[in-house]
Amino acid sequence: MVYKGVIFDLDGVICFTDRYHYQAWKEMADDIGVYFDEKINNRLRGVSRMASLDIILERSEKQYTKEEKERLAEWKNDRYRELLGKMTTEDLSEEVKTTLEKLKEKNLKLAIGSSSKNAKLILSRIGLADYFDAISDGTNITHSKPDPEVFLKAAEYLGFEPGECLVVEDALAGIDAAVAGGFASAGIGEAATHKKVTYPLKNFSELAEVV
Ligand code: B16
Ligand code: MG
Repeated sequence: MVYKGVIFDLDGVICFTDRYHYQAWKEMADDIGVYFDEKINNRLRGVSRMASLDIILERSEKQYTKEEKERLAEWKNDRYRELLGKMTTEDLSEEVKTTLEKLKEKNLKLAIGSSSKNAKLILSRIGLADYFDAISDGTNITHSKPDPEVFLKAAEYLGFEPGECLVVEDALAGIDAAVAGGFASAGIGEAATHKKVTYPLKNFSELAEVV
C-alpha cells in the first residue's frame, strides 16, 4: 500500500511526556492519599485527562463531585505544564528527527493525532511548532481514543481518506481507534502487541521501511 499521509500520536511516539504526566498525577494522588503506581499509569496512555482521573480515583474510598474532580484535574494540568517548561529541543531524539525527514522526502504529508490539549505547547517546546501539515488534538475533539475522532479529523485536515493514511501509536487504545476509523496502523512498544496492528515496529526508525 502506498500511503499519502502519516498521522502520529504525540506522547510516547514523537516525545516522552509520559514521565511528566506520571509525576504530576503521582503528586496529586499522594496529596489526596490515593495509591498510584507505574502500572496504573500505563492505563492512562492515550486516554483523556478526565478519563485518566476517573481511572486513578477507582482506588479512592471517597466519592468526588464533578467540581472537585475538575479542581483535581486543573491542579494536575498546572503542575504538568510547569514540568513541560523543562522540555527543550534536546527532548526530540535524533532517531525521530531523521525518520520524520525521510518521510517528508518521500512526499508524505505528516499530521499529529493526539488526545492532549497541550499538544501545541509540547510541539513548540521540542522545536516542531510549524513542522506538521496538520494538527488534530484534544482541543478539536469531543470523544477521545479508542474513538477514532482525533484521527478522522487529522485525515480530514490533510485532505485524505482514512484508507490513504497510516496511524503511528504507542497505546492499545490508539490502535483500537485506528482500526475503528479504517486506518492502517504502526505500533510501537505495547501497541506493537495489539492483535490488529498492521505493522508491529521494534523502533521508530523502522517506520521509514514500511511506508
Ligand atoms: P492532556 P497522546 C495523551 O497524549 C496522553 O498519552 C495521556 O496520558 C493524556 O491523559 C492525554 O494525552 C491528555 O493529555 O491532559 O495534556 O490534555 O498519547 O494522545 O499524544
Ligand atoms: Mg501516546
